[in-house]
Amino acid sequence: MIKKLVFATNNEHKTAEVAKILSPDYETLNLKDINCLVDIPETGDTFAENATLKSSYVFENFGLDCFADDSGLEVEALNNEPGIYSARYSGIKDDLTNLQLLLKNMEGKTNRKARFKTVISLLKNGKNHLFEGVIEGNIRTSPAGTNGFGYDPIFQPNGYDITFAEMDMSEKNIISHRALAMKKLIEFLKA
Ligand code: ITT
Repeated sequence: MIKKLVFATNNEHKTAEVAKILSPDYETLNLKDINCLVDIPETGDTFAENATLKSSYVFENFGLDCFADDSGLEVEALNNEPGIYSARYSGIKDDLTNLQLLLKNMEGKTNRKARFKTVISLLKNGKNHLFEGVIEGNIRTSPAGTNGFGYDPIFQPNGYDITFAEMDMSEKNIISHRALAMKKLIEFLKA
């Protein structure tokens, strides 16, 4: 029997990436699938706190074990912004507007170093387990590619000459911050 895992997210792109990583061993259910129609407030100061707020909300209101991902882009030349504010960097939750603001703020900067970070909180049997994934790379001067979401068109991982948005999902899923954190979660579930 396929096991079901609840992923406390409203982000369909995150859901698709994670569902692909977990299949065929697990079926992934997101917030919509469990009929949780709220945007869970992310009032923490760190990825770990915000991920835990999301997983705890589901545990407290639905009584289900679940995991949540809080993630973002840290850009060295911008004092590691947008970080936990990545989803609403410009003030609104719109990927293109946020990406364009980031490119504007990077104009003239020679240090293009950046990293994507994910912290996953897994609440299992009332206990919180945290898993982190990081990938280092650079911010392009202009967008390239149409796959993925968020800042993917301007993020080029180290060792590659294409952006995340120029990779297909299975390629991104081998190296991405989210995939690395998910690998740790899967190892934990197996043990
Ligand atoms: P949930 O909270 O419902 O999971 P969200 O999109 O609000 O969805 P976050 O609060 O974790 O998720 O914000 C993450 C933001 O960071 C996301 O909206 C993107 O702007 C950026 N981001 C995270 N992972 C990314 C990735 O793999 N590729 C591109 N951008 C990413």
